[in-house]
Amino acid sequence: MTHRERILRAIRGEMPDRLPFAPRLDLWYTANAQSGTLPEKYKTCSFDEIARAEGWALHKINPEYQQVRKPEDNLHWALGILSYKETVYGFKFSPDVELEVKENAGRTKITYRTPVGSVSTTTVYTEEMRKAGVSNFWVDEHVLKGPKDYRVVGYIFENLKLFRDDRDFLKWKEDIGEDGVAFTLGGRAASPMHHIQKYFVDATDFYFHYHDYAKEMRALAESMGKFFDQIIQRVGDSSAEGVYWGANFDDLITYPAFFEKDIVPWIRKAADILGRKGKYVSCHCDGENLGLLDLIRDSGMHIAEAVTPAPMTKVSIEEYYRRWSDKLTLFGGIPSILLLRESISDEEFEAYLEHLFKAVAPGKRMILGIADSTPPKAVFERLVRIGEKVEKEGRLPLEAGAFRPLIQPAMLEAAKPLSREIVWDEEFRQVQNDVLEGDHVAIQEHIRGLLKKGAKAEDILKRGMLTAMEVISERFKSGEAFIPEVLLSARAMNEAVRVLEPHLAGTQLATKGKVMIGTVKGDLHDIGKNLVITMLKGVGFETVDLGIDVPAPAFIKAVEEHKPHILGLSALLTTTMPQMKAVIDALKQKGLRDRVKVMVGGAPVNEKFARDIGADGYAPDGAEAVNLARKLMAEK
Ligand code: B1M
Repeated sequence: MTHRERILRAIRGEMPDRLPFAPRLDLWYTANAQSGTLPEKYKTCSFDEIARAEGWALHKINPEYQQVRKPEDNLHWALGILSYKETVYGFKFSPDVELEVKENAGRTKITYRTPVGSVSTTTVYTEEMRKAGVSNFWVDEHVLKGPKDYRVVGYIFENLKLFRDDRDFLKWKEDIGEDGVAFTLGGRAASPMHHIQKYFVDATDFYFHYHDYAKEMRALAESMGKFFDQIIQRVGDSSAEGVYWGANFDDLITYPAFFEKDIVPWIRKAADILGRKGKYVSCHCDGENLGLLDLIRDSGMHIAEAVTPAPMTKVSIEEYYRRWSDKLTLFGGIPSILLLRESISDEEFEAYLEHLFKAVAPGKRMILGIADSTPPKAVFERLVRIGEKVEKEGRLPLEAGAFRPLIQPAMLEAAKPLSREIVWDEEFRQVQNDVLEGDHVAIQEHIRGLLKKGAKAEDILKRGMLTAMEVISERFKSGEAFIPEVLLSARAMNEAVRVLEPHLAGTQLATKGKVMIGTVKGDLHDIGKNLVITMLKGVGFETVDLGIDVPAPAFIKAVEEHKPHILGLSALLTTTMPQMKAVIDALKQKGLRDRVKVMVGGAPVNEKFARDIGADGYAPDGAEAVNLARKLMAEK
């Protein structure tokens, strides 16, 4: 059986002869090719040649975003209008949309002038990003800044034409041959609203826009429906068998209510129409899926790709397979940190593989892959070892046998009920409700009313607002509240504090401490960091946000300038975690280490790593970050 046949059988729910194994190599390859650290015998090979030589299937799902045929292919990244060899369509703007493009040192600013107004975007792709193997652009200026931009973007999309352009796709598919399945790019967003979230607004601001400009956003999503319909039609008419449809599903970012309302209907529509034409819809489910397990299973998608189990997320591989495999095919299953010697010992690696082969028995609807991609520092021999094991022991059906879960699912922990009830101090009930509901307008009025009646500002803040904010924090931790609730409540708090501030002057209401946080150098992930800052601010800490991609010297300079009690470091990539140690070492060198407590966090970070690098504490989420900050302040 060829790799292609094996993969297609797995997708159709039939039994291939053995487990397909298709590791995604692009990130690993680019980084190692740049630094001259590819395995000796593969020094001059492409990543496809390496996979073929090792007998692995080719992973042909994610387009090579920086490998373009012509500059226009990915020029409009910030609008999410893309065309690659992996797509079967090209696009044309309406003749009355004028473009002005200015490029300077990796920054590209585009102005779109339309009959209903102008909008602009700026994307960044630096040499450093390229060397690190990063394939996505960074959007530095988003297209939606305020309500007036919605109509303009709507106009661009309403008048955008997609046309058939599949010559390169066909050639690419032929080159892949029997060594894999060529997935065409439908889109990185699964629905118009998801598209708005992924491309048009800053990741954190999206939740404010979604709330504040609900009407404009709905109208924009509707006008973009035509664009999505055109994609479905083009893909439906093509010879592609697999379709990439949406990325980065995560139960905090694409939280369950949003996923159900604004994403699922389009996955269902695409899967229905394309499924009838013999095409399989695959979604890139690389985030935390604990809160989305049933929604994803029932969404109609045929393949969940980049499935990332514990210890990188809260869902174990056995849980994934048990919950999903009767309805959809899992692609992934090997968390990328498994390939890193610093994180996982050789024995643990072997134990995971042993466990995995039993956990996914009988092996139907399972395609093994490194989720979501092989990290730059992966131990190549481990990849080889997986390939060998698949070859020797991957014949289907696999035998289940007894196994003990390696990592206790964090589900029980995550599903813990709310442990703290709000203190319904009648006097402050209204402002507490305002905080809980995130009503930043009403709260100002209510506070003025309370002040007029003679309530003390300090009481309104402490007994009213802060109590409510703590409840939100706990709800977030227990999975009852999601990012938007936290952000909106925090905004209500901040607006309210502005009204209270003049009345607080002179009272002994010191802040709980000053915390300065940044995402370390090389890392552009900021959603988690922003949330941590919001939650700290919400419960009374003074915060300084240093942004993303912050080099160690910039942290040092900022510590000297702002003199925070606590320095917070966030990292989401295993490749950028060492930067945390670099910052701590630099603090020591400058004689600043004793002046500031250091806390660290981010998905790949854990307690042990924090201890090893000499941090004062680690927090797994925003609510714990608040607890940790309090603890560190008490120790000072
Ligand atoms: Co990226 N990405 N990404 N990504 N991305 C991950 C992190 C990844 C784990 C996906 C996977 O493998 N399943 C993977 C890293 C693998 C690894 O290193 N082992 C990955 C990769 C590979 C990449 C690229 C390299 C992809 C590429 O280009 N080929 C690239 C790298 C870019 C770069 O940084 N140089 C990249 C890019 C992106 C996007 C730009 C598309 C987007 C980021 C958008 C943005 O941040 N503005 C993105 C996203 C969205 C993700 C996932 C899906 C979600 C991350 C997130 O925001 N979660 C992520 C998958 C995952 O994490 N499982 C993934 C929601 C957020 C609220 O949670 O950030 O964990 P989180 O924050 C939590 C806690 O961690 C904690 O509290 C927060 C709130 O509860 N916390 C702290 C965080 N910081 C803290 C600090 C503290 C305390 C607690 O104290 C100071």
